[in-house]
Amino acid sequence: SFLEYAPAPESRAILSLRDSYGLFIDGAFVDGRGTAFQTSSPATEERIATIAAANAADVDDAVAAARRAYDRVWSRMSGRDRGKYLFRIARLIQERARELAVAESLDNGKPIKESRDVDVPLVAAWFFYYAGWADKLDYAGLGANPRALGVAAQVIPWNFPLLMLAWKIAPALAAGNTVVLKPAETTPLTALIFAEIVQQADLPPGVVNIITGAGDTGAALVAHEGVDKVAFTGSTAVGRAIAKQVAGTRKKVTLELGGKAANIVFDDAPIDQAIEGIVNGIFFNQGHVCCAGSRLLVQESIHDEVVERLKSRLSTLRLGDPLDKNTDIGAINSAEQLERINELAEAGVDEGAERWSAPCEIPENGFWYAPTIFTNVQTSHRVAREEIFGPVLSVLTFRTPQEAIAKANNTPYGLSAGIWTDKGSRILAVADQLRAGVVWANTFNRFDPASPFGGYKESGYGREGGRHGLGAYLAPASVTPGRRTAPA
Ligand code: TXE
Repeated sequence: SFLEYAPAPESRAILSLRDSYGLFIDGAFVDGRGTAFQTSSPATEERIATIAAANAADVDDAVAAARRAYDRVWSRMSGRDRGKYLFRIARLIQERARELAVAESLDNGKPIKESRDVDVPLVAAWFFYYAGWADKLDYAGLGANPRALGVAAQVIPWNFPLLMLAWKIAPALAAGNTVVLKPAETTPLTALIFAEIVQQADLPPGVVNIITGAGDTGAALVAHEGVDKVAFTGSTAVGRAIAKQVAGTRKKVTLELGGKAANIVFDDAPIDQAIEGIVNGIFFNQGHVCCAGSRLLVQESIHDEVVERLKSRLSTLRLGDPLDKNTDIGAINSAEQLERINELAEAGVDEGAERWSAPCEIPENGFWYAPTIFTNVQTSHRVAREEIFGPVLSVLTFRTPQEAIAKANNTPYGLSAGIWTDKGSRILAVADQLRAGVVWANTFNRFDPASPFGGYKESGYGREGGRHGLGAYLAPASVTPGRRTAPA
């Protein structure tokens, strides 16, 4: 019967991976002079490939290549031609979508249905969207004669490796900048396949450079004096260090950091939809999401019902092989991240919150964490205050909308928030008072390249996406010609 239908899992056999990858500098793969490392599958701990690490001299080469490409080619090219390259990249991503999805799930541990249906389609959408902007920069209301900033240094995390690459590279190139991008050390694979796509698209050498390595490579890149713009997504601690480092230099900077989003559920919410939204809000991508709805604020009168329904819904989620098309919850990306989650969850128990975990069978190898809910959570508990970045939901209650707003804003972060209610007027009133850069109403984790994304407070500054995301890679230059005095 169709209930027994189980599609064959995806397999890494469809990938034509190299055994080792170099750095992608000036249009070619070259050896790295740092200490090479392995990337492996967090679901099985099996090695995938050997990855080069860039040392300071390699960072020099990459920045120099980006500078040459900027001066000689990219800054002189018409927006229309830049757009053609971006459209070509977008189409190649679509052509290689299945391969990219499998590689992403293999290297990151996320379920294939997420990389296939969410990540990779959004990656293509981001390139299509910004391709369309490339020829519309003049007279588009962005200020007189917007100019590119120059060479952008971009450092990205491991939770959405390819999507974060797209968020960084697409607007930078559309605006006329060249880039040196460093993916996270646990998830370099899709950025390197992207480098092959850049070659396939015949992008002029040096416009996109991908250098791999750990935090020291990122630090050397950010500190490089040839860099005009720094764009970072990652932890608040590193974001803070970067902000200090670039202060006093000419570099422009945008930071997209952590979050502790409130998902606020009122007693008049469309409850079936809300349950799905809460589950998607925190358990999508194992909760490795900066805008995850990690704090559920539920109106007291429906608390018990919501918690019961969440438990029964979570009991149906399937945890396991990321390449299996039926998997809902994949692997935790690394042993370090699993340790962070464990540490915070233990603190939750020690501080008196009540832990419930879905009854899943945990595979023997790899890094896993069962979907978990904490109830009886106080606002002072660490699980209510700190970013866990894992499949762990903390449930708090409120009585009045004002209390919900106060609790939602009671965090050093300010990236996102969710509101569930039947009342349109309440959505507007509450959204207006939330200190969050992104507010979803009766939905959660919805992304669109046209929509600006970014946070208040310690979630960072600057916006990615939409016209604002483009503006982060441009500086307007106001040119005012004087009237020529006619000869007497
Ligand atoms: O982040 P790091 P980690 C949060 C989440 C997670 C915690 C730690 O709470 O548990 O951060 O994750 C590079 N200069 N987020 O340790 O270290 C690094 O190589 C320049 C939220 O993985 O910030 C990687 O490429 N670069 C977040 C990238 O920074 C440096 C996503 C991110 O790593 C550097 C990830 C340095 N000094 C984690 N040190 C989100 N906002 O989505 C490291 N890097």
